Amino acid sequence: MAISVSLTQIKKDLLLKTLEVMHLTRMMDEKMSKLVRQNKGATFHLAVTGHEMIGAVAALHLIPGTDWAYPYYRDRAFAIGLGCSMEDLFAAFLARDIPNHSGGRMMPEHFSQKNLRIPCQSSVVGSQFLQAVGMAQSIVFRGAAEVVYVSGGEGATSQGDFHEALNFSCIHRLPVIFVIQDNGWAISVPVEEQTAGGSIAPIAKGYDGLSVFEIDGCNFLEGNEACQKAVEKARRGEGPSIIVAHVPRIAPHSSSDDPKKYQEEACLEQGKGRDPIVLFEEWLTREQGVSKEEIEELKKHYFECVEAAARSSDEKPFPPKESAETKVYVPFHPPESKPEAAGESIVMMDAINHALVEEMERDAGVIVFGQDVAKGKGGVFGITRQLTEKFGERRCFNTPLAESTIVGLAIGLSSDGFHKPVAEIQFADYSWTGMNQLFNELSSIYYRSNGMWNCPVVIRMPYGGYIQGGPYHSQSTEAFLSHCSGLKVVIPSNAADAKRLLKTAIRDPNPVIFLEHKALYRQRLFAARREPGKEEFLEFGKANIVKEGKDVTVVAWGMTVLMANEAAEVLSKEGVSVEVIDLRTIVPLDFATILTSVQKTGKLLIAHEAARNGGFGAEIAARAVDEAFFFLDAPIQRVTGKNCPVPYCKALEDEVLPQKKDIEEAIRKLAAF
Ligand SMILES: Cc1ncc(C[n+]2csc(CCOP(=O)(O)OP(=O)(O)O)c2C)c(N)n1
Ligand SMILES: [Mg+2]
Repeated sequence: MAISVSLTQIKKDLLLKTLEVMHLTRMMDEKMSKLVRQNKGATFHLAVTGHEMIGAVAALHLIPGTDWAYPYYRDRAFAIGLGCSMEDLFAAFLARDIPNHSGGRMMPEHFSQKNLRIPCQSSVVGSQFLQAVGMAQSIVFRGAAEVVYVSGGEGATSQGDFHEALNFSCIHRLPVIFVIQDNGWAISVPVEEQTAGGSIAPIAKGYDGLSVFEIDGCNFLEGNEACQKAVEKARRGEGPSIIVAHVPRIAPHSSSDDPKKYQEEACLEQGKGRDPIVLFEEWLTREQGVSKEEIEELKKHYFECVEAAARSSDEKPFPPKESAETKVYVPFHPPESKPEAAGESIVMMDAINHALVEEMERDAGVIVFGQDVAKGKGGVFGITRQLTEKFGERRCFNTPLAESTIVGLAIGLSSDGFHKPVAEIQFADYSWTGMNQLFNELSSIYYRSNGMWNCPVVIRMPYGGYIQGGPYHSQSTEAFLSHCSGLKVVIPSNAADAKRLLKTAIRDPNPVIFLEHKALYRQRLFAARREPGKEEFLEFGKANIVKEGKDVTVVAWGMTVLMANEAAEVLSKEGVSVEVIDLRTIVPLDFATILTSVQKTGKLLIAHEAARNGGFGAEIAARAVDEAFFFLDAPIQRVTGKNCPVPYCKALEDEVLPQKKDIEEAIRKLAAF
């Protein structure tokens, strides 16, 4: 879109405000580069130098506290322009204990401030885009006139998430303003090696409905006009825009970088020739009637403000070391469970569907989305059938075939507290393409923001084998998930538990991964149960003793609960009394129930379907050695999947996945020990 550089009526206070933000940002950089050498808590500095104009101008077009912002690490000018205090920014730089910007948990320039609607930012280049889009979707659902700003460097546009974000925001005409600050370098990689054609702007033009502005990010008029048009378009509900602002990077990538290793001297000189502050001041004096003396006076004042902010931030304490492991999970207790007369017998897939229906009826914020989940199909396993018909297209909708989109959207949608996303990943085997959003983002937002932001998200994933699904429809991923603090991991083994656990998950303010075993969806003999009532919940971290016994303890979850239960029946005929424990949730883990059982039986078998190496059984075994060593009368045994992908052919699959007879044999061995 062409920018007309004719001078419109620009108010002098806007010009001076822009000048102020640019200078404060530059002076902060100068101060920070000194502080980083003074051993005051800061070890790392990312200079904004060269980027000040576009960030400042963009911020001044937003309504602080109403609009939402996802600024990247080189966008301190935006943060200051929106209203972040310099004292806080210096304190964050020095890793001090303040409420905003993570309170020393994140490296500098990772913005997070609730009253300014800046959700917690991570270090992962590019993952902010989909979260911003999720927030924009929430705004549309709420019918609000808010807009979302998200920025990144040109390097970040090489990430798939960036393109997924453009795609989704265009499909749904969402109120997002993408600002790409293209400084020509991603650390040492020049844009010619980064982006086909050397600029993302012509590529972005391929997205239907996206307004594309390619501007000189050092030119006030171009930046001002592009921001104004993009914000107005978004506010009118007409959809997204992208502003590609070409800026110089006048400093090294960071204080750890030495551009002499990869840049010619001429390149740095060329950058300095495009310094946005110098150019802006020249323009202000030449064409806007601002005198040089006036600017000099203002600069003295700015300098004093920066020095004062740096001084007072240095008086703030460091976070106490006792706080290091706090705020990993939001404290939560489920509502009181009120058991009712048991209903009809139902299978697990119906129980999950009923839990969704009941929670969607109760809370208009509960929304369901994923691949194929909406009208007609209702998911490849039919779990979400009829939800669109019952609750409308806003409450149950399809996403593109992109798992990162699903998780990123869930983060954005849940961040304003209005929505409770219950997203479906079609198969756990395909969660990996969304894993960055899950592991690096969703799981740690509460911790990283020092308890300021949380994402109440449930992600349902069908998982597991025994259905001839081959290597990509059979995976059991619970051990990976359990390794990621901040997530809760739930694995029901029967219909009644599934319903009550899912209802608890939906009430939980933390991210919950809900693993549903495909082979149990329709299983009748063991997994079908009488339906619990609407007000029945199961607390996480409370294992179920499926069968009491005194000779051997078997710990299981998901499909192996059924197998262990059958094995216990067989063994009871041989005179061996087996206690079967269904963990129900592996995070949190009810180790107390395992311990009590092992104290009684002295013999522990752990049965799981996932591969043996690094499986969750290893964790339980290690803890049992630690905490129950003197009660153990035999070596701990594990029956697990082989260290091998799960093959398709039934004869091969049977070899790789643990079978009931394997559990029987292991129990016999233990009993005889
Ligand atoms: C996904 C990911 N990969 C690698 C990094 C390490 N890294 C941090 S900044 C950066 C370069 C980013 O360049 P660009 O997006 O152009 O922004 P700029 O720093 O130039 O403003 C890299 C590779 C990261 N943070 N995230
Ligand atoms: Mg760059």
